[in-house]
Amino acid sequence: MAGRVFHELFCRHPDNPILSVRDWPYRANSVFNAAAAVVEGKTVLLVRVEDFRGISHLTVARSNDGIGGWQIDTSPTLAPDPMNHPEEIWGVEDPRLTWVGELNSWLVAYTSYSRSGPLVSLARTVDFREFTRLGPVMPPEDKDAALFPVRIEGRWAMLHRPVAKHPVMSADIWISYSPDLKHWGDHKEVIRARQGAWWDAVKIGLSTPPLETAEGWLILYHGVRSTASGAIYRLGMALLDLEDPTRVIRRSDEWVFGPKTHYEREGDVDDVVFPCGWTTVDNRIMMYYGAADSCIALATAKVDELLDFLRNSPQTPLQ
Ligand code: BMA
Repeated sequence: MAGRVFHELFCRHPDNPILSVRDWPYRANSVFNAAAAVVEGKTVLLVRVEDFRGISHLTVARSNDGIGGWQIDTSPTLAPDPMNHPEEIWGVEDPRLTWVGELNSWLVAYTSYSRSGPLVSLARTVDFREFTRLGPVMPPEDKDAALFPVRIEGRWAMLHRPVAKHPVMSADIWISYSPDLKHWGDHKEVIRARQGAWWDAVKIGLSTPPLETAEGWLILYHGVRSTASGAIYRLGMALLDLEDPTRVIRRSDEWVFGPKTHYEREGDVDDVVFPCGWTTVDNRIMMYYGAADSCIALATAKVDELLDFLRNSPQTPLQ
């Protein structure tokens, strides 16, 4: 209907983009795809920074309100260490953070860019100054991983996105389990990319870490569609059963957020919104997303509105 304005679930912050290379204390090509956490009342972003070789590292930015006044480490906080970790030869990318109360630590799941392709690595930190690597946990090609904050039936669980080449390329979200965060098994596909004209037909991957709600694990994922002028990265949602996260309770048919503004539509890679972190205070979500692989933006949402939307989404999604 002409002129009708629909309420958007995610609301862009007027100060967007909230972080870009202009804010950076050292030379960098782009800053994007940041993980997020609230630590001692401050918002901490673990930011992917790409240098002028094309290699990425991670740097911490801290803010009192999660919007402005960022204090940024003056050199890389977690730089690739290919001497000890050859799988990091081409950089470390796209971190996701999970607070694991049982270990009294933050766990980082990040992409190591190895000679054989991207793979999933884990690291542990308490203060975002010292990081202890737990090493690679999934072979290539695999990325877009995040841990659940609690054990599920006694085991750690992780969502991730392996890429298969058979019978055609497929990139879907899987879950794996581990007794010790090192040995992973019981792999199972959880959410599949759709096909044909769908907005999430080419590939999908987890965006932010799973968020526990009374109704299930709230999942935000990116879906890719290829067009004559390139790929478009948009976001959809799903709800997984709290006790058995292999069970999808709901999945949105429509995307809930996509590139619209100039900073999302134009950059090193056009038409990309790519969140790796969100923080919550009560009902309010602050979603931090990489925009066009060039800067970091913020959008807010309300948990109950996202759950309402999912409640009205199909139980058995169309493919
Ligand atoms: C994905 C990841 C992201 C990137 C996105 C768009 O495959 O590599 O790091 O933001 O592509 O280029």
